[in-house]
Amino acid sequence: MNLQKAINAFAFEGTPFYSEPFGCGLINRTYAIYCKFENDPPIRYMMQRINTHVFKDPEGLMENIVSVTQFLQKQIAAEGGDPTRGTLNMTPTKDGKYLYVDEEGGCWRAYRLIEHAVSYQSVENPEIFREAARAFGDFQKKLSAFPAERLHETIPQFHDTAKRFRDFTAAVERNASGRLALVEKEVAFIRAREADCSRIVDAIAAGDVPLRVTHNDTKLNNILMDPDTDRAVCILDLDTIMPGSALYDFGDSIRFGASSAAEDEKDLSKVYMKLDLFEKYVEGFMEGVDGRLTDGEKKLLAFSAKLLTLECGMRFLSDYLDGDVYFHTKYADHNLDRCRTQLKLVADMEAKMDEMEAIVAKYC
Ligand code: GN1
Ligand code: MG
Repeated sequence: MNLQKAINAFAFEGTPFYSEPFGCGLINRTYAIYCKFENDPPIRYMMQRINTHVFKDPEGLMENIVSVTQFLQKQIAAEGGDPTRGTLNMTPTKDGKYLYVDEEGGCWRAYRLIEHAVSYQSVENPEIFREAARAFGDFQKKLSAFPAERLHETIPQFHDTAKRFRDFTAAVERNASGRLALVEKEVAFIRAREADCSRIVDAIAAGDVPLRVTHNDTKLNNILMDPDTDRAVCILDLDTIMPGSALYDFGDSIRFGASSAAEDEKDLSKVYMKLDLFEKYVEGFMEGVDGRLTDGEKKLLAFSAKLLTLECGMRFLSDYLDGDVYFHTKYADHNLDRCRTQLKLVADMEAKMDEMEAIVAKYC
């Protein structure tokens, strides 16, 4: 079996003796690998099969991750932190590479699992959300000295929402799954917001918003926290680190973490944006980026939450129309349920935009 062959390819410490599926990402497949020793307790690694339908240049992607994590390790050590916990430590293969390609072209990577740390699917305690915000802001601050020209663009125009809108329009026209008649309301909702889609990319093109090295997938479950101290330990899922905007990282965090419900909640009456969590995130993010946001960015901060949520809703609906070829789904209408929560959040943010702007003004 390919998993077993992949396990054999990596230079783990100890002897691998057990593996199990792990995590809940929508893109890659993740496994925990247990390794034993004669006298010491076992240790665990994470092994992931990279989704090469989504990431077309796995070599470039791994080069990004290795160079970014090595850069972060040095910074964390210089600040007196623990570089084996503060960022990922990739495990090489037995022939000294960081990517193993199996006989079917499957691409695998591994890293040491960070123990005694948890990730959350929803905000149980507002202070944890504030801490996540600080950590994502700090991550961006740490990478501000990273040579951006060394990064491969793992998914070109990842958060170019104007392009996402064009892709969405094409998916509507293709109607590959034949589901279009079921989603006319959702399609109309998105079409009515076409003008919003170019606001951030236009601001970048005009020089009002700077390009930075950003994470681009700042879901709450992409951060590990210490369950005893509630402090952030490590930021995960570095596949989409690319030149981007601070607004993408801010907006995507609000989309996921400030929601009252899960991304795939079916009962839309349970779905809204929590203003108290929005405020916690603004507060923590401003602390983390440490004065680095420009006026142009501050001006679009509240709007970015709405736009990144609309973008994600648009992507879920496009995939639904395409027949579920991008995101992993667990049942037939999973992408549609996800799309609906996002659009409900967009509507709720529009209703609350004045209050969101006032909160941003308070902390900026
Ligand atoms: C995907 O891999 P995961 O689950 O962290 C997606 C994000 C979406 C997110 C929605 C590479 O993230 O862009 O916001 O699902 N990642 C990619 O939950 O497309
Ligand atoms: Mg993830």
